[in-house]
Amino acid sequence: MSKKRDYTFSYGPWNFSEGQDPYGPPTRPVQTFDWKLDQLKGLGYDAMMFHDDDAVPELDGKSHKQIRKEAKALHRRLKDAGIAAEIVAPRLWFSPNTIDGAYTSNDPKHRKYAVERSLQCIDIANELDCGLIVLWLAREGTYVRESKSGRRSVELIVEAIDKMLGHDKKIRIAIEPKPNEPMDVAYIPTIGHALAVAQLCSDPKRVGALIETAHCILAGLDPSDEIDFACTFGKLWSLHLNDQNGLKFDQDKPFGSVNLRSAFDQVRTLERNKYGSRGECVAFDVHPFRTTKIEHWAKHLENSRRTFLHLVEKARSFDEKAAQALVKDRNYADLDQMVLEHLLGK
Ligand code: XLS
Ligand code: MG
Repeated sequence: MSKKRDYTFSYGPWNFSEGQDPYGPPTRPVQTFDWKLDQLKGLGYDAMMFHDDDAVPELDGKSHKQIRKEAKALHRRLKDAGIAAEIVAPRLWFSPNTIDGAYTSNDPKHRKYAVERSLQCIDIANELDCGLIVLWLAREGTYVRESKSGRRSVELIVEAIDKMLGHDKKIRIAIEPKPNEPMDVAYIPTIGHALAVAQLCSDPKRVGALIETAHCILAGLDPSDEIDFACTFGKLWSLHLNDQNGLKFDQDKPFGSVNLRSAFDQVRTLERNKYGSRGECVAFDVHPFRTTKIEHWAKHLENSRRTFLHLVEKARSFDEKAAQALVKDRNYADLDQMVLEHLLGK
């Protein structure tokens, strides 16, 4: 069994959010990037995730030369701090050019913008010595289903990924599926859809996936099953652990905050698949509660990691032999109770 320290942890600057929601303004001031970077090691994390415009702010107005220069400077800072860039994700959901989707927009000029921005994101990743691009297909969906064709949208997403695979022969791409928000209904909603898309691409072995707990729950699926499914294909390349209380807006709650048993199952599945042994990171895509005070700003990241490590111990101390004996006897009632009592420390 791998040791506790086999896991490397990451977060993104966006995980220190200011508390705004659709019904109220921020409750905390914007923190500087420097401050967010300075917290990382002290919280027991090893890497940072980036959107392209986290790495190079306001990039839309900058020349390619300027963008690479700023990305190079960031790489020097990260290296000096001993912090790796885990992933880089093109933020294809803010710009007016992505108002009706990015790769699947009905406007060919906007589709071109999205692809060009994605290729540029690869160049930024290369400057950060990062080989993994994450595609959260935030606006690849519809508010009115008849406004787009599902088949055409899949073809456009494959075309865009193929352009990225052709742009750089080493880069790998992890699709982060989500079934809805901000769209009414999104394309590529689950890990099954993501891996099916990977098979259509020009180089399927370079297209994998990132799973987020909350996104699985929003799709009505069990996160640990989704993890097992992706690992069956050897394609779970990044992970956003968090939690979600029912089918509503994406809450990005601290890991284990709603369903400790599901969190245990996710960790037990990661252990069984030796996730992390090939350098994969555990990221907590979590946000502080709106009520969180400035002095407690990092608690959600600290607590998610603590819960994760406690559950690693729980997974490793779970009596798998006794569990298998109950399975053999089809005594699932006692297996159920055994898991509960293990989690209760009985
Ligand atoms: C959605 C995504 C998002 C990041 C990565 O959950 O993970 O949080 O911005 O694109
Ligand atoms: Mg996420």
